[in-house]
Amino acid sequence: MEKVLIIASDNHGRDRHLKEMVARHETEADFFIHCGDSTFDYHDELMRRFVRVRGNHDRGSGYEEFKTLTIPAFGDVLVIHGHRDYVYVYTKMIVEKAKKMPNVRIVCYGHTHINDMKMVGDLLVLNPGSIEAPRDRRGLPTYIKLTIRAHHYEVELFRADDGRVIETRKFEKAVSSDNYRHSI
Ligand SMILES: [Mn+2]
Repeated sequence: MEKVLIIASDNHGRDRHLKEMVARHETEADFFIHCGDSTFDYHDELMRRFVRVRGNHDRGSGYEEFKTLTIPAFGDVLVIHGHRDYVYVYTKMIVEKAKKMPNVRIVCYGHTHINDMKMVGDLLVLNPGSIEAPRDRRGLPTYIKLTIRAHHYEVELFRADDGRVIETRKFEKAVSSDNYRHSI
């Protein structure tokens, strides 16, 4: 059973691209995820659409430091901003956190404003970049559409300003026995 997750982060007080993204994917999305630093209130009408966590710029009550989203018949997604886990340096700490949670298969983080799409062992690690204030070399505001299929993940990086796909990656869900042998 296919699932579609729309993942965004770090809009820092601007709502235009976030609203456009929700409208663009509303009919196909099973879940919207926000990795923090919206700077909007937790109970904001737009934010209520998202599984959301606290970034270092988010204030007020409601936000938690991390959240796990359970996708039935699949597993859990860990959502965390990452500012306490040195994500500018590496993703090691968030990966270790995720691996301590037995059902987590995907971790989504933010904070760097630089998109990141990779497998670490059998864990899918995603950062959608910033939907408003990019810091990567492309200089484009981005977000991610993740489609969970039977045997693989399809990750599409969207431009938030015009809604076009600028990069598509496919990752096998299962770790090959060879990789597994190297990881133990
Ligand atoms: Mn941040």
